[in-house]
Amino acid sequence: MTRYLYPAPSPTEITPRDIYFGRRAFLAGAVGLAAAGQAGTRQASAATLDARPGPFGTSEPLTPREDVTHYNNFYEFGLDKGDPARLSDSFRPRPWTLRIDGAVARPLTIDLDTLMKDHAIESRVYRMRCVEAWSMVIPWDGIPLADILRLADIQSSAKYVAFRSVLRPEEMPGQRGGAGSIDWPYVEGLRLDEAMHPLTLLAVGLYGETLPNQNGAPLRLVVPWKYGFKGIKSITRISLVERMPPTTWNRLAPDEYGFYANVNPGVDHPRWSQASERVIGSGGFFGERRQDTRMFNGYGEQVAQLYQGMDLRRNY
Ligand SMILES: Nc1nc2c(c(=O)[nH]1)N[C@H]1C(S)=C(S)[C@@H](COP(=O)(O)O)O[C@H]1N2
Ligand SMILES: [Mo]
Repeated sequence: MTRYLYPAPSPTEITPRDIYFGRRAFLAGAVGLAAAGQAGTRQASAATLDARPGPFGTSEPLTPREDVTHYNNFYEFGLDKGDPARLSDSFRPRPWTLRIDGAVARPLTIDLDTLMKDHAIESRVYRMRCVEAWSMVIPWDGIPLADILRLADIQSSAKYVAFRSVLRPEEMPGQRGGAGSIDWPYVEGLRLDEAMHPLTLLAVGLYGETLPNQNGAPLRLVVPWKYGFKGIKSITRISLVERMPPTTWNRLAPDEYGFYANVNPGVDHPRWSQASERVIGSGGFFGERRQDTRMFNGYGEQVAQLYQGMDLRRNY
């Protein structure tokens, strides 16, 4: 189990990512840093999405597409940040069905392409803060989760929403691990009011194209005020439930990862500070910028009222 704990960020800022991208950063520097983000590797199957701008944008500079798609956490494909891009080619994100069940009047099994035809796709630029103390700014394309949950007619007994990732060991090398492996599939959860919040997005794309496999194709959750691990990838099932559902990281290390996982610079991880974050993709020759982490990742105006009266130190 220990090998699955997130690594503590290095105090020297020499990270695996810097090493992985070291040569590339040098080349980009030689031809001008502005070009660094433009040279993304495209999946052969990436399709352009017809997305219109949605609310809640940010004017912060976007993380280059190359970084968004090559610095990933997706343990189904391996533990290194480069593994998901390298080892996910044989994953088949289509056809895909999403099951919505549990405390609903109308359980549904929806074909993803049908869902995408029936709903407008919005593009939303969100900050993303990983619990490992790095951050990105990502232009997602997706559908508000609330719109999709409403299709199933939620019953009043529903208090939480449980999410489940796909289980396909034949296509996901990380799921073939032996003893000490994560108990697959990856599972996550939200309180119902968090799931219905207008910021909460089911993403089907980024940078205007369908999601690359490594980013959670064909659909993944994005909850921008929470640590990145809440953003469960390659979702096959969403269940409305009465009790707080189990979550993968909480099961592995309950003292380090809580159910809520709201970004909070005032509550440190037991093994490192959460006060600041490394801005992925902001580096030239001199390393990446660090910036202060903001309460609720900067979305406090929209979400702080969800947690009124709660002790966020205890409910981490
Ligand atoms: N199924 C699944 N979902 C997952 C993960 C994972 O390992 N498996 N990693 C999480 C973590 S820790 C983060 S930070 C984000 C990373 O998303 P990205 O690679 O698209 O930036 O995905 C989250 N969703
Ligand atoms: Mo993460």
